[in-house]
Formats: sequence, C-alpha cells, structure tokens
Amino acid sequence: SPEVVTFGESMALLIAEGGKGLEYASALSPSFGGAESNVAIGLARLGQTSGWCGRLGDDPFGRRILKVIRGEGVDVSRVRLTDEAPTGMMVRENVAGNSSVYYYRKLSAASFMRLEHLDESYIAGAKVLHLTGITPALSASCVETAHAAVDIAKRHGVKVSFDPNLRLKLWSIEDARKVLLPLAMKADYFLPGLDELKLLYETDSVDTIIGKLQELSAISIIKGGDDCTFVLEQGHLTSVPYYKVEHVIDTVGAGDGFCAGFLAGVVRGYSMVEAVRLGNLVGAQVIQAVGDWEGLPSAAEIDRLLSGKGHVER
Ligand code: KDG
Repeated sequence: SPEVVTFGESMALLIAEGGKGLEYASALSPSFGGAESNVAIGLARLGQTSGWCGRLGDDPFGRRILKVIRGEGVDVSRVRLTDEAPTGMMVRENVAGNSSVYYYRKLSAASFMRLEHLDESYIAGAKVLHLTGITPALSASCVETAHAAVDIAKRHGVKVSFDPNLRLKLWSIEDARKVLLPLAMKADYFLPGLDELKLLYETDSVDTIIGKLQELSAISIIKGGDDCTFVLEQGHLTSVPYYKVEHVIDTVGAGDGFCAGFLAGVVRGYSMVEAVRLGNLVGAQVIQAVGDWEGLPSAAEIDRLLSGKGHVER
C-alpha cells in the first residue's frame, strides 16, 4: 500500500474565465478538484507514495479526472468508474478576488460510496489514512463509510488524519457537528481551521476552543491563524509562522496543500513543528497559482525554496 491512503469525492470543476461572474462569463475552463485527491497529488509531488480511493461516473469527466490523478503519480488502483451515477461537478467564479462555488453533486457517483467499496488490506498497509469532513457530508452511506475506514485504520495501527473541511453548502452546522465531532474524537491528527473550530464549538473564545481540543486524544494542528499555524500537543501550544507570499492569486486548496506537506513530514518522521513548517511552505505555494492543486510544489521546488535560490528564470 502507499504511505498515505485517502478517499473522497473528486469532481469536475468549471471556472468562469476573465474574472467574470458566471451569469456573464463567455468561457468556462475545465479542471477538477476534490480535497482528498488534492492531498494525494500534493504528497506524490513531494515524493511520497499516496493512494486516492473513490468513485467517479463512467463519463468523460470521470475518465478525465482519473487520468490526471493517475498521471500525477497517485495510486488509483482502488478507484472505480461506475454507471451507477454521474461524476459530480462544481462551478466557480472569482469576481474582484471573491471566489464562489456552486455544487452540482447531489446523487453523484461518490455519494453512493458504501462500506463494501473499502479495501481493508489497502488501508491496513498504509502509514496514515487521511479523510476530510466533506465525504460524510455527501450521504448517509458516506458517513458510514468514513467511520468504517477510520475503524479499519485503528484496528491495524494506521494513524488517522482528519481535516473537518466544513462545507456549509452541503449541510447545516448542526448536522455537521453531529458527524464531525465524533470523527475528530477518533483521529490521531486533527487539522481544522480556526474559523471551523469557532463554528463547530459554537464559540469565538480561543481559550474555550483550546479546552475542547484538549479533550481529544488527537494532536491538533490549527490552520488559518493570522500569521501562523498552531500545534496543540499534550497541552502545549506552539505557533509555527507562515512563509511570506508577495502575490496571493487563489487561496482555494491552501488547506489541502498544507495537509499534504504536513503528512509528508509525518511519514518522513519529522517532529510536529517540522511537519507543520513543510505544510505551511506547501500551502504558501498553492495560493500563488490558479486552481486547487496545480500550484502544489515538487520536492525539488521545496529544496530550492528552502535553499533560498528562489524560482527558476527561463
Ligand atoms: O479544499 C479544496 C476543495 O474544497 C475543492 O477542491 C473542492 O473538494 C472540494 C469541495 O468539496 O468543495
């Protein structure tokens, strides 16, 4: 099995061109996205082995997505193209720096994921299972599948990494809390954003949030601070500063890039602070490119950045 196994929904993505709103755009450019496949691609680019499991419709978008993810070096041997339902889709516009997404993913192929689609030995052979809170937002069978995957991982001593990735266009905060908090309880690494924590724990008080996180057995990595990521490990809170970015182009996918860098650090045996530092560096690269995963850096790019040589001029 690959070092990191993840599963979830990847969808066709159509982006309105020219900074126009979708009502007026004259062209949409095709890509795809999906938080978990973004993480898997990020890991592969960093030189780690990763596997993305999921279901796509046996349609042109599904085939296209599968080919690209495979081309990125992610193991897709557990992905199925199915006639059951179509590949989900999302459409995005970015007007004056504000990005909005519209989902067309109800009853998509991924929403029909079920227990029997999980390969126990594949998960059991990994070092880390990574999942996000988007998958259980898709359907009741996806909630069950997410718990089953986590239970398999725990049975086999595989670490569980969980990013709540709260998507309020998919479910209400009340429904999300009921599902996401129990999953967080089972995680070894919990990777929420500060805004998500405020919503999940219904408080703006950072002290209250830290108190709640201390009740979990997980190490919590809190993304989205003003200028740093926080690590909460055995009652100790450490802040790891962000890298400076001159031009932010597109922030979507930054969290997934962070997770990829962090998990690369975990499987390499880095300390939590070192792993978070790599996560911060990867996240900083993603926001300097358009798209959810296109800006994910390779291991060579990371080496170049860390050695201070900057980017390659051609
Ligand atoms: O984190 C980026 C993802 O949100 C994006 O790629 C799409 O998975 C996605 C979703 O469900 O919004």
